[in-house]
Amino acid sequence: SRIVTVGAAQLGPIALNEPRKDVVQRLIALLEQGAAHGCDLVVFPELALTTFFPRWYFEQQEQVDAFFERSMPGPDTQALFDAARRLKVGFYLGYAELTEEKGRTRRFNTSILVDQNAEIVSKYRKIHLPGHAEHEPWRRFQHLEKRYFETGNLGFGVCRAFGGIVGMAICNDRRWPETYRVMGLQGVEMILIGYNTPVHNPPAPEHDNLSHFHNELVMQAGAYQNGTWVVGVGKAGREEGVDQIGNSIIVAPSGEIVSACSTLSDELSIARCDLDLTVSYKSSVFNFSKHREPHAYGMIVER
Ligand code: CDT
Repeated sequence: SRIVTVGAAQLGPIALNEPRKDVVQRLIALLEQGAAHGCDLVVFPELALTTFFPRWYFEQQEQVDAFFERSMPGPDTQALFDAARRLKVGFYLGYAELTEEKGRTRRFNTSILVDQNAEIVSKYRKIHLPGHAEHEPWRRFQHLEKRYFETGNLGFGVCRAFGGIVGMAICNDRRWPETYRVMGLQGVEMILIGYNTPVHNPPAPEHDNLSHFHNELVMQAGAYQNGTWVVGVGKAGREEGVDQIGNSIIVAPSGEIVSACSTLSDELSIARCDLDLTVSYKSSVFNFSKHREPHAYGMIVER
């Protein structure tokens, strides 16, 4: 067996005026809990350093840019990396990334995977950006990811880390089967996903009371259909007047939930994940080389 002990580090609400340094202290407290319980890896949510700022329309770009990180680690996040090195616990962290590329300022909704030596071993930039690009005042709150971020340009890669093959996705990506399958085709054994999911979806309020069901449904299906572990970690509780689902879970390659958070606050839920549990799925029902029929799937990428 190849055991990776993973902590799903759910976060309760982060206030608009909560300083980054204070949030980082909350993250370090969860990392320390993880270390005390033998975690190799702790997974934090999407945009884990600030409140979920796309819920507001900001007139000035500098107001938006205040939520972004210009370097990683940076002045406020260095302490998290120092803690990881001291505790020998790796982490997945979601954050807003501002970068200069070929003289152009670019903004992405990003996650990084950091190993037990506090080295960044992989980066992912969110591909499925939900919401809208223009101010829609009829909504109780906005979801302006399509305004504030560019579509990720790194694809769905995987990397060798923590003794296995690890991939990343962010929030809305988890609702799309292609996310899991592209990584499944690369042999992924554990997919890490941070999210911020409001209970209320303004364009489809009829889905609101299914928000937990849909959260579990997509990650359980993604895990089973690709024979992989999935770790899904959310923001929870009422953040600036908006309820976030939490419902953070760790899913085995069988599709079963083996660990779950039960509060709407900062909470660590832990599972000992045996990467070898992927083998019987990858070599039987979902032996891709034997049983996939890609000749019939062309439409998926043609339109
Ligand atoms: N952050 C993010 O991607 N949230 C979206 C909300 C969409 S409303 C169903 C999500 O898919 O959870």
